[in-house]
Amino acid sequence: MTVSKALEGVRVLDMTHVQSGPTCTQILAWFGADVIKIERPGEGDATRSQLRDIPDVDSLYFTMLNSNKRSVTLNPKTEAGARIFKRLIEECDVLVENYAPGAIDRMGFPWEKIQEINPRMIYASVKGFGPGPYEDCKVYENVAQCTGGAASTTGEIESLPLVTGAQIGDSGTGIHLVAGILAALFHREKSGRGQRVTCAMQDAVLNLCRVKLRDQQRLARGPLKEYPQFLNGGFGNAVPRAGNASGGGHPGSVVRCKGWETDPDAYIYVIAQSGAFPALARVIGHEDWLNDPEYNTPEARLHKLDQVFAEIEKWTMTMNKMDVMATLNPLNVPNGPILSMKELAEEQALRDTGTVVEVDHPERGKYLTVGNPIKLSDSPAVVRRSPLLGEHTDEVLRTVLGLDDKEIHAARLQGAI
Ligand code: CAO
Repeated sequence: MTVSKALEGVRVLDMTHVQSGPTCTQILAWFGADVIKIERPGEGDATRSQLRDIPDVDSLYFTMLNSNKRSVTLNPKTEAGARIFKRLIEECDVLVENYAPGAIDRMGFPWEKIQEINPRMIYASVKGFGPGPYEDCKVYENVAQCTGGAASTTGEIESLPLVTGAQIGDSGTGIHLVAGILAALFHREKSGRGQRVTCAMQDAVLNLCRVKLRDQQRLARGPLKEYPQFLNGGFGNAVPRAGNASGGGHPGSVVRCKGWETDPDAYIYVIAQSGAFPALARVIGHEDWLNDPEYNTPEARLHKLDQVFAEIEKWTMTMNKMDVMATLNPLNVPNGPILSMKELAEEQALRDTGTVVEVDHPERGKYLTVGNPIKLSDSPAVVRRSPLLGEHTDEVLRTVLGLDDKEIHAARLQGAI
């Protein structure tokens, strides 16, 4: 096998901070792009010092979102900084940023100017909202979950809207942005020109919630049969929260397993898929359901879901969740034990595939991170630690931009780097 980096030769000017933008550029770096992260001199990305677990050491928040990048400190708002920034635009293929709306323009680099400096430049941004009444708003993860349809459709039936632990607003948008950048890079091969790529967090979350917009339209034609409200109360005029009911065509539920009284994760999600239902009924001791017209069709079972899952739970409570999984898998019954972060961190199969990796850092020592979940057969990702603040400033200015000692010294005196 020839090992080569898929994005070898692509240079990324990384003006990202916090989570959404860094998620995007980290994936590009895993694919082999040379990602040059620009950080404010002296401070760097705010996440370096947020939620620290070790005093004065880059936080896990930062180290887990910025692997495989180089760090350059640069203030484009200074005279020397603007000159260096312009040179970087000339030398890079992609500029990625997720500052507040207008921030890069205010640095003196609107899209028109960037295009003029380098017509091949692909300029990619994450913002909270697309053009419209909210385009100037600053947005964080949970704001996007609330404004993109996730929170209104997540949570217990009669309870508060809930945000999810999955960072669908930040990381979800960053991943969408990667797709746009790769499409623009491919297009540039033919057109010779770069283009503007934008992805709003509200839009990305809505895209991830498209099944709920599906249901909104179905609701206009009648009740949603797979929702618990079908039996327990009825619907309003918008898609409701549905607890843990399955969003797909087959009913599912979280049920307790042995040990649930003391272990908050002793649960498993079981899907009563119609094809596997006979095997599921048999294994839980309900072969009788197979000849019972109240249970033996998916349509009939819609009215009995509470009883079906109560009986499944009586069975799952006799075993631990991994034994339930081991029993259901050969029967082709889709199921998912609730795995804690502790269990995932210790899961050998995830270590073997490089999805969970241990990295060594000069200041914090060894730490775990999530490696590239996207696997390329000829271009496997090797995860390298995140850079220290400004670790590569001199190196990049010398080797990428060709600056000499005198120029670097002058920029440093100005506080530009
Ligand atoms: N040198 C000098 N100044 C720099 C700099 C550098 N290298 N990099 C950034 N700055 C400046 C910006 O120019 C900006 O200054 P102005 O406001 O004067 O133009 C300033 O830093 C602050 O940037 P900000 O407004 O983006 O930062 P914030 O902490 O107030 O807001 C956030 C953070 C995330 C809410 C905002 O950046 C945002 O809405 N981004 C778009 C949406 C997004 O990505 N959200 C997800 C964030 S991940 O949870």
